[in-house]
Amino acid sequence: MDAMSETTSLSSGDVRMEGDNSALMDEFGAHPSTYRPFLEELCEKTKFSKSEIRFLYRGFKQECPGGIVQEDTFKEIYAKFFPYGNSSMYAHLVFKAFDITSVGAITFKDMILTLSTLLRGSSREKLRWIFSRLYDLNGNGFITKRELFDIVSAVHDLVGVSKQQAQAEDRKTRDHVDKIFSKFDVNRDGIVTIEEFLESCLKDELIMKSLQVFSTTL
Ligand SMILES: [Ca+2]
Ligand SMILES: [Ca+2]
Repeated sequence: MDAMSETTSLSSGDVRMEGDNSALMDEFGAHPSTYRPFLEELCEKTKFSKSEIRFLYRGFKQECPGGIVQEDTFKEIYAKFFPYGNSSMYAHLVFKAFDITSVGAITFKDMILTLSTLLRGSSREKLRWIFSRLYDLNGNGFITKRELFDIVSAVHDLVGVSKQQAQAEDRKTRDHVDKIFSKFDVNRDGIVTIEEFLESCLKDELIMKSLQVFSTTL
């Protein structure tokens, strides 16, 4: 989705949603004493206003009446967008990135905390999210070449290649990963830290540009 049009549609939703608390009621029980603090908490922890949160929640409940998103749903959506490739690995990685509490399901809170970073965050915040939620697969604080390879392969799989192409494609992926990795690994010690990642990305015009459309490709 596009950040600009999102903002526009959100603000047009403000008027309609003003004063409607019912949408948030069922997330944490029907009593106002439980949903009001929940709404306040989300408002505090994100860059969205209360009326935007209510608006987003209404949309969320429409798409996911059960209140949570399962990994299968994620995979189905990605399969529709990338019908010629194998999107299941990438869908799995993005799902993991959204599933903040690692419970195997994405709640409204997970969703909105992530969207807040991706749509309204600064470049630094977005990069931190990409580093820690998407690239650092085992969550140990740094990226190895293997982790980068897994991510890049998953992205390449989205498009899909024939069996004959697969070997050449694998070679190309490795070359690509070598190139990116050596750019990120500033001190050449074989791991990429968040500091190195930020330093490399922030001075790369192409990466900075793609960050602006990041939420569209995710
Ligand atoms: Ca790691
Ligand atoms: Ca390093």
